[in-house]
Amino acid sequence: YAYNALEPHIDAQTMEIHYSKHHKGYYDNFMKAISGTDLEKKSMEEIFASVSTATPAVRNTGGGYYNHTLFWANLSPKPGQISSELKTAIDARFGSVDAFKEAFNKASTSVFGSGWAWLIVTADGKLEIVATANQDNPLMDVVAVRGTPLLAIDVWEHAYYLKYQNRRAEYIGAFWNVVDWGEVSERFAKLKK
Ligand code: MN3
Repeated sequence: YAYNALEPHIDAQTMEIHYSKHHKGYYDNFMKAISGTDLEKKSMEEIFASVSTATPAVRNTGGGYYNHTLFWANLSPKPGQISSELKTAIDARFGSVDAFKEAFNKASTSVFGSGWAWLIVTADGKLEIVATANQDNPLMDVVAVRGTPLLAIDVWEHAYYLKYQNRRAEYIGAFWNVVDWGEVSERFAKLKK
């Protein structure tokens, strides 16, 4: 989708800078960080599973690259529908989709400084909402609660400051208008197979 496709919820200038500068910077620097190392042969999941033994550059740029790729995929100007399977799981865990959103909003607004909030599925199959600092993510062996990401929100100031300035909660509220529940549901379905 185009940079302006998520207007008015996420503005074109933010999207362009976020994708063409921030995301690309993480990607380019990640490629440099793993160049000539045995990490070149590993999947992102494998790298994150032992990221505690990697350099800070691999952790920060690899996380930045992966997290943004997932973030773009989770957003759409034409958001799909939540599957009945995922809705049932969210209802069972959080009470309702609205109650889930409220808890996710709380986790997102509570991130101190730069970071991300996530909906994940843990190894034992439970849905959880977690937050990570900087460019860490729930696949990394350095975070408190690990799991496979279904949905993520970037709450770094670069994700919203041009349009929302300090009003992070307003950005998070607008985010729900462009969340592609179809994509999130597909991630969930893949884990169940
Ligand atoms: Mn970002």
